Amino acid sequence: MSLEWRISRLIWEYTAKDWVENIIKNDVTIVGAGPSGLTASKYLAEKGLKTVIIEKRLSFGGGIGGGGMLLHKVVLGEEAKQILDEMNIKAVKADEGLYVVDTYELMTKLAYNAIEAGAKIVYGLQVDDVIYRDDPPRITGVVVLWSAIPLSGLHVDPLFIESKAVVDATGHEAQVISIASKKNPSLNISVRGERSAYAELAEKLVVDYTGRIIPGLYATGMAVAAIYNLPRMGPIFGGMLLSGKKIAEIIYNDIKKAQ
Ligand code: 48F
Repeated sequence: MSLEWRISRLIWEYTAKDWVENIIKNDVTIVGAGPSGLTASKYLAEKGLKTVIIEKRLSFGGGIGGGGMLLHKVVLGEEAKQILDEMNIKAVKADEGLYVVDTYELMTKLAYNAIEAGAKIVYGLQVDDVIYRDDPPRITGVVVLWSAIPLSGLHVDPLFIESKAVVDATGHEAQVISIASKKNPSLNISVRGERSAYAELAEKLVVDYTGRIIPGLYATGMAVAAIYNLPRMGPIFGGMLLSGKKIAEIIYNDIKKAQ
């Protein structure tokens, strides 16, 4: 057998096995590999839940890589220090209650911790829709397509991933919840869009409002700000990590209760 044939066979075989065994039916699908999604996935996966992150780009980190106006440092508040320590992320205490972290350290270690805990990240895949059921109204999964396909203009039908919980961690546009609310008015959810900057208030509110939207559908990170018209905070990331950890706890409890 040629090496070329063996390479292709191994990639098809092992990808198909992974999709069938771990991806197309899971406990939690997190949409978006930004700071909130990566944090949530680490805390869910380490509790033994089958956790899959779907990321439309070919890289992880979301808005972390851009730092503050492309400068490679971000700031985190004191409240997030425990999470940084749990993930062995180096931070310099630089001012009263404020830590500075390198962007590349933050994004790689968030992803490393998620993967080490057992989460899977699928790149180049985007969520285009949700799966819903009536009576009671609930979300039972997502509809996915390789992100290159819409760019190509080809008409290609998507595939499905079934989950006990779907998390919108898509950032400022709250893409999953926007689609769900537009396509299904009966779900009675809306995305109001975020407010202008008020960093201190935004850091607190984004965590306070993090939670379940309707059964099976949750929001974390800037998606929460978009849904509830909360202020933006700019390149301070403690709220994103705390929001991710909080949604993981809420989902874990919901899934346990339903068993
Ligand atoms: O935007 P993003 O980093 O979301 P976040 O976790 O963090 C926000 C901060 O980065 C920053 C901020 C707070 O300090 O203001 O902006 O809320 O990451 C969102 C990820 O979701 C992916 C997108 O490529 C990005 O990596 N994404 C967005 N829509 C989809 C998606 C989709 N439909 N399918 C798959 N991935």
